[in-house]
Order: sequence, then C-alpha cells, then structure tokens
Amino acid sequence: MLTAARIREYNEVGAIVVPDVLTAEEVARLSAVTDGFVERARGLTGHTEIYDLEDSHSADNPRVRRIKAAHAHDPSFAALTRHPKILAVLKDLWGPDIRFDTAKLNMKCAGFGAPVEWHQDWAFYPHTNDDLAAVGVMFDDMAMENGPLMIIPGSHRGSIYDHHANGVFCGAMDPENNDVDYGKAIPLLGRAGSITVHHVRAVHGSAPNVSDHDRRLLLFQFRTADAWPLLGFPGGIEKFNGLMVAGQPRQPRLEHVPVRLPLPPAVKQGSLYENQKGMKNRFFAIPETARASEMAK
Ligand SMILES: O=C(O)CCC(=O)C(=O)O
Repeated sequence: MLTAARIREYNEVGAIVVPDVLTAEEVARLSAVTDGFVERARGLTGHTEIYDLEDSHSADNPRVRRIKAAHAHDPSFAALTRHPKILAVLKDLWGPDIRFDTAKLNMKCAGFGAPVEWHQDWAFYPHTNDDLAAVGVMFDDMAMENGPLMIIPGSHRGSIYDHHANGVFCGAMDPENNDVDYGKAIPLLGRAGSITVHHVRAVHGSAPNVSDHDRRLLLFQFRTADAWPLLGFPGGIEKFNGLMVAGQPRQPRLEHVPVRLPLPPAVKQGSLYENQKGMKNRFFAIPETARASEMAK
C-alpha cells in the first residue's frame, strides 16, 4: 500500500494520510450504522458505556461526542480492525505481527463538535517500545473548516510532555507550559474513505467543528505484537493474545523510550474529553454552539 517515500514521510513527520482506502459503499454503510447509534442516544440523560455525550446534549436533541469502543458494539466497526488494506498499511510500517488495542468513533458533528486539546497518546498508554499508531478512518471529508486532526511534525521524536494539572493526569498538555510551536501544526485532510495514521508520540489535537459539515473519524489503536503495555492488561494474556490481527504474538521488546505514566488518574473519568476538563489553560475555545447553556435558550 505504501511506497518507500510514504514510509519515509511517516517516519519523518509522524503521520500520513492514505487516500481512498475504503470505498464509497463501505463508507455509506458505516455512516448508516453510525446514524442508528445517534438515534438510539435519544432519551439519554448522561454518558453510558457506549456513549460519550456533548455537554450540550439533551434527551430531545441527542448530541453524541463519541461512540466508545465502537468495535465492541457493532460488527461492521469490528470488521475494520482486520480490514486488509488497513493492515497492509501497518505491515508496510512495522512488519507482519500486529495487535489491535481499542477503538473510538469521534463524532465532531457539524455546528458543535468538541475540540480535542493537544496531547500525545503515549501519555495515556506507554508500552515497552513506541511502535504504536492510531489509524483514523474518515467517514466524512476532513477539511480545514470542520476541525481536522492536526499534528506537530517531528514531535514523535521529541519529548514526552507533562499531561498533568494540579498533580493529577488530565490528558492534555498545558499550552502555556511547554516548548511546542503550535503554529507548525499540519492538518491531516482527505476525502471520506481515506485514513490517517499518526505515531503514538506525535503531539496532536483538533479544533471545534463550527462548520455545517460533520467530521466523523473512527480511530483504531494498533501496535506491533512486541509492544506490551506498561500499565498491564487487565483481561490477562489470553485476552491480550486474542487481540492479534496479523502474524504471531511476540515477547516484549524493550526500547530506550521516554515514559510518563497517567497517574494519579484523571479526576473526570469516562473519556479523553472528560479527562481534559481537568486542564488549567485550554488552547481551543469552546464555541457557544457547544455550550450546555445554548440548549437552555
Ligand atoms: O478526533 C480528533 O480530532 C482527535 C482525537 C484524539 O486525538 C483522540 O481521541 O485521542
């Protein structure tokens, strides 16, 4: 799937977009499944095991921010963890042995979709080596105006930044307290059906979606089979090995990688969005359309 130049680009930048990985028919089916999930969120008054809701959600006007562990709730999402073209991209980057971790569908709906503050995924789940990446499947065109994923090129080779506030993990970097030049961020743009791949250490975030185009991105966490989580695997080794999606399970490979642990845990649990409410200084403004007060008008 990837030429040598594209592999070099990934290694240098820390992210790539691979166009047209899914067909229009595949995207249409996934979109329809997603619409069903949103419809079923009607009537909910708070977050559930499946739904993370926008602050401005109401029972009558469902506003889903994220479908958590999407692969666990619908077979069409689960099937993507073994999609041959997605696995071919990862094999080009890492070789044959690949393990899935988890997935989430970030909705970022037109008009109010929440921002994601700058962070490194590695701060949430450090492993014995850093051959981990998130693969984002675009259900909608991802353009500048609808809050695309943005990354700081080359940041995957730099520091691991503090993601704590007031002594507890908050899942976000304080924009006033590090040496990152956010002006250098590049957006990962593409047509629906394209995928993004970003390195686990890459600094990334995204602005709110105040446009009138949805920006739904189904994010999968993958890793090489020899990257083992430092925080353990609660389901035991059988479950861990059950997450293999290509090749063979491997013993851990220990690399000299910088590490921070997400401990003590965030005050607000349930999702990255809730974790990030603990941060001191936000980078992205929350638009009025996304505020809970809007719904009371
Ligand atoms: O949806 C996005 O724009 C970014 C998502 C992200 O980084 C995350 O959910 O960890």
